[in-house]
Amino acid sequence: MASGQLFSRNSQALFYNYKQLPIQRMLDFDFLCGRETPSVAGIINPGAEGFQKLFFGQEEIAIPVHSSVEAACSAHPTADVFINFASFRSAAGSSMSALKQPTIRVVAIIAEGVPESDTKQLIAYARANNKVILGPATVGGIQAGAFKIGDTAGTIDNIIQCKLYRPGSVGFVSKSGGMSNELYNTIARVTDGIYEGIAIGGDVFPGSTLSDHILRFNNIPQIKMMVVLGELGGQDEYSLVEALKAGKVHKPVVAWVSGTCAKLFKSEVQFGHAGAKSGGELESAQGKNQTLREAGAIVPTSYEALETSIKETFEKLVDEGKITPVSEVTPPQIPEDLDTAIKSGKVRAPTHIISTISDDRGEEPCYAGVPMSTIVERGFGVGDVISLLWFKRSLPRYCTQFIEICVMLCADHGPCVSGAHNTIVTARAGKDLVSSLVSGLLTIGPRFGGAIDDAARYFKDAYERGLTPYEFVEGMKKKGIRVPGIGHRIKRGDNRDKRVQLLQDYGHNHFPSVKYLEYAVQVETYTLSKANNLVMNVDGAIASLFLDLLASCGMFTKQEMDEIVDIGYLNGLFVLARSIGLIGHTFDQKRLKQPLYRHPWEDVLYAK
Ligand code: Q5B
Repeated sequence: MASGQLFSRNSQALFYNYKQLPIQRMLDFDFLCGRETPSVAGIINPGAEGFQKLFFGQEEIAIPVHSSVEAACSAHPTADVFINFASFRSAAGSSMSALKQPTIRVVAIIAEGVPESDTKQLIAYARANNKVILGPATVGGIQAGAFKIGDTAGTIDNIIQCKLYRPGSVGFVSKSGGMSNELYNTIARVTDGIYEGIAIGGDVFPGSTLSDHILRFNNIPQIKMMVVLGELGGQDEYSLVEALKAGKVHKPVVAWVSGTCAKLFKSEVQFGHAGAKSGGELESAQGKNQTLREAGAIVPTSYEALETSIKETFEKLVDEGKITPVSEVTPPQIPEDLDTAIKSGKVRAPTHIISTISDDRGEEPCYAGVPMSTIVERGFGVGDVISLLWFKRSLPRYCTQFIEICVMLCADHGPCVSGAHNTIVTARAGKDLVSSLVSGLLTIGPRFGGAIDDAARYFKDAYERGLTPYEFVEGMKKKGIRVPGIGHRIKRGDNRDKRVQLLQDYGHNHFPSVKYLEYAVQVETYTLSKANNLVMNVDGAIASLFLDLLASCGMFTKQEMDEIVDIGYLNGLFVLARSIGLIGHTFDQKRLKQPLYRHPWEDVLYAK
């Protein structure tokens, strides 16, 4: 890199604290300039490691994330710029760590409000070790067509308008980051553009000064003239005056110190920056402008006249043959982000998911259009929520109460049933709640708990075809199918399942019609005549009563009822209910500190 140059088209940075937008803006700038490598080599996110996906032009790239400055520097030894987006609380510590790395040459500190004593230590260390600090309280800097720090120069549109995607002949240094954007624009209008622009930051003690950069620009052959934008407060501009007077600056310097309006105020005024306050005459904008003028800088009479001074200086250099204005290039177009393009109405994109049951985009989540607050205010129960989320309508209370009764009655049936057994064994193997629960749920199927849907399908079909219980049961037998909803391992004709009784009573007392239940009872009467364990089980009771609910509550068309039975909603009731019990069994085993389960050998028939 030539003497005085801070950056080049190959410069790479380490970016401290993951901030998606400024990093993406750096990468977009790279693409605009036709850089071959991204200017961000790595990201440092204390305590995190991995990769962050960002765009480099049209391509998505994965930028490595490191958990410490040291790790990042050793992984990216050629990255010599450290861009510090840490807060004012941690900026000094992380900047010092970066300065201590042999690979880091330039540190840009974005945070405002870094304690001055910390900044002084950073400056002392940097000067002693030949390193450059930009900031604190800076937006950063830019080498046109080569490298840009963070948010410098703002949006891509602004960068294009200011022609910062290719180098010009002007070196620019400013205290203010905001005003530097303004000046990039002015300079682009009246010259062939910026070669390098730096905002040193508005603190009382900047890491590098206006004159540091002017003297650096003086050594960069591509820079033919310089523009300085100072501000009232402090005495930084006087080191530039000294350099000018000592004849150390050989290129024209156009300068303006802003803040001349401070004189209009009766008392001392503090402007936006920590260092920008009107002090005595020496620190006033007028005093500094006058002294710069006397030292040989081209200083206009007002800020408005600054543009003309820059223009005249540039044209003079062109006339003298010292500047050959650069020829224009057309920058490539940056692909627009999909989100931005959609928001501006430029493109439309198909969605990948369609959902109709709930929506959390508004002020409060809604279930089938019913806001959460209504659910709470009206004292809805879990049956009402199931009604909204599964059936997309508010069913009458006797229906939602029936759903709640199903959930309560099926919540558990002791530790010996398939689901609970699996859950217990899994919990005792040391597995977590979700694994133990899922292990139990996986047993729900045609033999255990998951016969409700099939029972509803077969009962409905047989009833609608007008089959007698005899024709139905014998027809199933011929096909080799056990009638779902009939039969139990322990319940008998003389030891009925109380749950079935409770459900039947509820149906008789509340439903307008129980024709499917009555048909199922007739089927049971027939199966009991064959064997005493072929009772209607809980699956059969829920199935037949749910058919009655769907057919008689007046809230479902025939087509909707068919769809519910075809899709198979009803096993959901058992799955939901039994999850309550299975979770309980998991907690129970953990609470009892039960050891690993091993089935006893004596209980296994080792057959040959
Ligand atoms: N046979 C439930 O069988 C069970 C017959 C049948 C015609 C039938 C069986 C069955 C349909 C599925 C069903 C839900 C596997 C049950 C539940 C939740 C639970 C569980 C809990 C809880 C029981 C003996 C003879 C054989 C068979 C004949 C049997 N079932 N015929 N239709 N449905 N039912 N499942 O006792 O001539 O001797 O060869 O598959 O509805 O899961 O509490 O435990 O809350 O957790 O093993 O309540 O009924 O009878 O297989 O020895 O058969 O009866 O063909 O005839 P078993 P098997 P044969 S509720």
